[in-house]
Amino acid sequence: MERGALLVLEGCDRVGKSTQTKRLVQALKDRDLKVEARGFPDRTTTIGSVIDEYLKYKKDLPRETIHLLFAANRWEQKDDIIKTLNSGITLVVDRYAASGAAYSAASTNKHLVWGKSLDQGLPAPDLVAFLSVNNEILSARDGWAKERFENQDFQKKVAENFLQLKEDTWKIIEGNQSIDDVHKILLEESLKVIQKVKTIPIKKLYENESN
Ligand code: Z5A
Ligand code: MG
Repeated sequence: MERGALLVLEGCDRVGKSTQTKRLVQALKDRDLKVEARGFPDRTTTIGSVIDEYLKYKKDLPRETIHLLFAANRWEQKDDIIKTLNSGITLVVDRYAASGAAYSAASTNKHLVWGKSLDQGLPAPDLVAFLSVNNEILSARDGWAKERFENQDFQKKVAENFLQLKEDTWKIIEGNQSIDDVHKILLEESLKVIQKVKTIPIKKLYENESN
């Protein structure tokens, strides 16, 4: 049985991850590929509901605690992710472990190594499509400043952290293009990766790092 690919979209707030996740899932379906969407935080679980309250300023928690919950929210999906990939279904995931490290290291001023450690061993993405958009352009997009972390200085730190997390599986995409143009690049890259990893076992995240 050929496996599906773990395709992750990452980037700062408002870069267009959710928009592109939907477009990519639909385009892959249109090609008769088996595909499902996922996203983190997954606000539908018990842990996810606490994260949701935190992000909406309904609940205060120490920054280290919310980091643990974001990571736990990924671990609770681990078995399902592996099972789904092994059944031949590709997953398009809107934020994953890189968001965990980039945001928590920025909010706590701790090292990225600390931010990454709890995610070590999760299924590793086959592709991280990182959408990169200049902060001034982002702040003009809809829906800003409604949740925590949505301010420019913080986002600048997060963007720097993301770039330090870059690995060979990452593809940096200039997100300040039309939605269609971003989609075309993302689709082309995704189709290549889906083909390439079909017979390769799922890797573990950060498996060669000694945290
Ligand atoms: N977080 C964390 O700290 N630790 C973790 O481990 C994880 C997350 C997983 C909520 O995430 C917060 O959780 C987030 C990170 C933190 N911090 N904050 N704030 P979320 O993913 O639920 O956040 P969100 O509220 O969905 O926002 P977002 O994901 O950042 O937005 P987006 O998905 O990237 O953008 P979008 O909704 O697709 O598009 C935004 C707007 O821009 C919309 O009006 C679009 O029509 C428009 N748009 C999109 N693309 C374009 C282009 N190409 N041109 C022009 N306009 C565009
Ligand atoms: Mg989103």
